[in-house]
Amino acid sequence: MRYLVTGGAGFIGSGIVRELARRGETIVVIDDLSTGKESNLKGLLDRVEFHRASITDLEAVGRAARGADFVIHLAARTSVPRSVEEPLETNAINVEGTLKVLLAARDAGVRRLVYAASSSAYGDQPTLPKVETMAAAPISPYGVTKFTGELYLQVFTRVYGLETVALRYFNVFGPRQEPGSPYSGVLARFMLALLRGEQPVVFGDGEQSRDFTYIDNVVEATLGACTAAGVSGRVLNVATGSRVTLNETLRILERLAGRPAQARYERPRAGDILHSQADIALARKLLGYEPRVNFEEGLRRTWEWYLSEYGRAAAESRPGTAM
Ligand code: UD2
Repeated sequence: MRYLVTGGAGFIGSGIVRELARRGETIVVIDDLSTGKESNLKGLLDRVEFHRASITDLEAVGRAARGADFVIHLAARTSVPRSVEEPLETNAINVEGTLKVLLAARDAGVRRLVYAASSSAYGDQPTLPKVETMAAAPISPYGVTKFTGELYLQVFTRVYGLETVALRYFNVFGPRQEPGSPYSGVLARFMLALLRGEQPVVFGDGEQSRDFTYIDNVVEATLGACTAAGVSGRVLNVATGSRVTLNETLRILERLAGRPAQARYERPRAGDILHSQADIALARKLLGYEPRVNFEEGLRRTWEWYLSEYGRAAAESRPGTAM
């Protein structure tokens, strides 16, 4: 089968490409390398037809989609604070870009499009866990754009008969997540700080919680959603079904690093929600999804990876460290 992965050089996209390659599938990637990196596809580039272009370029998306059986649409601006600072750009990529990917998928006659939706669609409603039947109520520009993408999918299913599935990923983490940007996911940022001997920064009191989901679970759910029967038009949570606070993650990271984190606490971030935890019964039922790698195991694997990728360089750049 031929798969087009938008954002295939990103953190989640490269995980999907790696698994597709392992399964012997034909892989096309479209990525403008704005946040993705070719190095994420190290050892895989000869297995991939690579289109360096933005999803906002309709012709380029059309060329990449030609002949595809499945489209996995991950390309996006994926940061709440960046969306607060740059709502127009976030909208152009996440909403207009998604619309163009949908048009290209429709015109290419693909079997199904699977979309990376987000837990941010739920907003800050106090009810936990978040279940798909709850009304969406995003509280950041990012959440609005990701939820708008879901609405477009449903309209394309209804109006044009395009099969679609929206997967609401909950705080994905794992190897290859970019740690070095102020917009990076919190666990990647915490790990890099610990490796560099710097203080991790916590926005708020650290008692906010997330359903942190290890990348392998997300890859499994996403590929399952391409081929499962009876899921077209659905919105499904992809998560672990549990949650941990940032303070708890710091305690586990202290054990892994073998030293105190000495976190610095700052003002809460605009657009942030407090707690997030998914009900994953629907994905279990419809996809046979099971989060095989739990949070602690995922964190251990991720720490090992950052240690091997960034550990030495970080130690060398640390003031007063003799190597
Ligand atoms: C949102 C979505 C997630 C995904 C992601 C894409 C929710 C619940 N989650 O993640 O599903 O779509 O966006 O980027 O909406 N923080 C710190 N220190 C740091 C960095 C972050 O304390 O150095 C805090 C941050 O204020 C927040 C928490 O950590 O309370 C998680 O932040 P994040 O940026 O990792 O992810 P989040 O929840 O915005």
